[in-house]
Amino acid sequence: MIEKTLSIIKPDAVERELGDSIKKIFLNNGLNISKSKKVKITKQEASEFYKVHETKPFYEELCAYLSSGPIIVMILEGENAILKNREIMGATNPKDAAEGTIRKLYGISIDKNSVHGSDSLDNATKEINFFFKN
Ligand code: IDP
Ligand code: MG
Repeated sequence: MIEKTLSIIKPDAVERELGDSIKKIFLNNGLNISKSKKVKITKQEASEFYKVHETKPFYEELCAYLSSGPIIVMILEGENAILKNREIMGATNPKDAAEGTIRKLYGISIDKNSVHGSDSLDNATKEINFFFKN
């Protein structure tokens, strides 16, 4: 099934100018980038975006981090895009990520792990609407 998913290049990767290298990995794996924009969000917007994690001990830190610098938000489109993007990203902790994944290549730590990707069809729809309302 052709799906759309939301991808974010997080502040640690934007800061290191890894945007184009990461985009190339998506394209090389058969995902199209149908929309892309660089934005900086407020801590309040980050808190809303990551609301599913509000009970986690790292929530505050996570929201402060996502709003700490520019991010690149993208809509990725393609066959099984949601799962495919998760595979391309690799495990949450770069230490556990498989060879060749974005987080293995570029992730610094469990929090500075370079990319975000929607984890389900429902969340993909919500997250796309969060950043690309029209
Ligand atoms: P995911 O990004 O692989 O979907 P989630 O469990 O949804 O991982 O967590 C969202 C984000 O929260 C992670 O990408 C990471 O930046 C951060 N995070 C997850 N677990 C921890 C932790 O134990 N300490 C600090 N940050 C964490
Ligand atoms: Mg997640």
